[in-house]
Amino acid sequence: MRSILVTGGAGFIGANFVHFLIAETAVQVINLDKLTYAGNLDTLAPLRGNGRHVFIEGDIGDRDLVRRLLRDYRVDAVVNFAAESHVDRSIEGPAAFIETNVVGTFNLLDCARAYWAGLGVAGKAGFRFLQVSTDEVYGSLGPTGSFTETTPYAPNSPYAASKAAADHLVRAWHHTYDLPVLTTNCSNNYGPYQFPEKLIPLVILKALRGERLPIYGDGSNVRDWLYVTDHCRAIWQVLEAGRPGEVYGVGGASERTNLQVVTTLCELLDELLPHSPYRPHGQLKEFVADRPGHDRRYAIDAHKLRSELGWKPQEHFESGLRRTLVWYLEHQIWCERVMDGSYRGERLGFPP
Ligand code: NAD
Ligand code: TDX
Repeated sequence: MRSILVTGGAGFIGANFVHFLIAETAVQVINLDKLTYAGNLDTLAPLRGNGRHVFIEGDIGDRDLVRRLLRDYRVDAVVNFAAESHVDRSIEGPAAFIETNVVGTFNLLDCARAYWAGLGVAGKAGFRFLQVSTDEVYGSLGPTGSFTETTPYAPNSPYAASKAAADHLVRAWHHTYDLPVLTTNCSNNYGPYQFPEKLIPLVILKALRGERLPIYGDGSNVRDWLYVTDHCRAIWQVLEAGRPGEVYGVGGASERTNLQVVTTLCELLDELLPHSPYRPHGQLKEFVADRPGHDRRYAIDAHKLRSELGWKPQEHFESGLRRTLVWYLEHQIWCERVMDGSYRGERLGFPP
């Protein structure tokens, strides 16, 4: 059985990917996660007792641990989701982003290289290191055009800069040491298990409590939304059939302004909660001070992934948003438990 080391597999996309691997493939999953505020074992509860899933609490920066896992589980591929992922937090406290996203990725790469160098011919040829990256490394777009795999990197937030640095390391480990790496740069994800600091789940939970829905600036910043399972399938297809050393853009071709997203959510809440005292939920919208350095627009041209690997998104934004809202309505205990820690929905991201 093939064995895949998934890092950050207790977080939003990583956990969705782990669920996808267990449901749709026959691989063994070794799930390494530090369980920061964003990682939750509740998310993995449905896998309890599943012999194809092994959870290990630990840090991608722990050299001895990573070396041991690669060797003991005879790992065939590493998929690196582990990261500090929230832009607003990176403005308040960038150090953790450098530590995990840059130094942690370096550690993982270097351990993978040493392990890979010791494999036999077939093992070496089949091994992959897939870096899960973001469209934010490319900076901000004007009103037209899209990012492609050849767009120059121009990160604007500490988060984006840390992801860009990691991507450069991944590229260099291929170019210099021949490590068979793959990089995916994806646009904004949404769906089940997203920590309620990100726009969509934050707005849902605040609306349920009748709290103000914070819209940064004038709400006209644009994001290109992709349902998380479509991202998971893209990663799997790249892992299976992507060409080592290549980069693949992943995007849903679903551009919406933040104001459109919040307005659609409010309309869906009105429909699904006809007895809510907060109807119409649109009255809760509030324009607040903009995010420092707020990127104006992201959009990914996923042509390469579509034409080379036959990937295309299956979920439409409006139906995916409805599904996501229904999931959050039905999983309020999950929300309460993940919000039990230090974060209670307050505004983050003003420099001290
Ligand atoms: P998340 O914050 O929900 O989850 C991150 C996970 O990584 C958590 O479970 C956390 O405990 C774990 N982690 C953090 N530091 C670690 C460390 N040092 N060692 C081991 N585990 C550690 O993030 P997400 O939204 O699921 O994003 C996953 C990856 O996808 C990230 O690399 C992110 O940059 C990338 N990405 C995210 C999006 C998005 O829209 N969320 C879009 C494109 C790319
Ligand atoms: O309260 C809010 N109000 C608001 O208007 C929050 C939390 C966000 N926003 C805006 C900022 C962005 O333009 O909504 C948009 C989306 O914000 P986030 O959910 O924080 O996501 P973003 O900053 O776009 O980054 C996300 O997509 C790319 C992920 O967090 C990253 O990990 C990923 O790389």
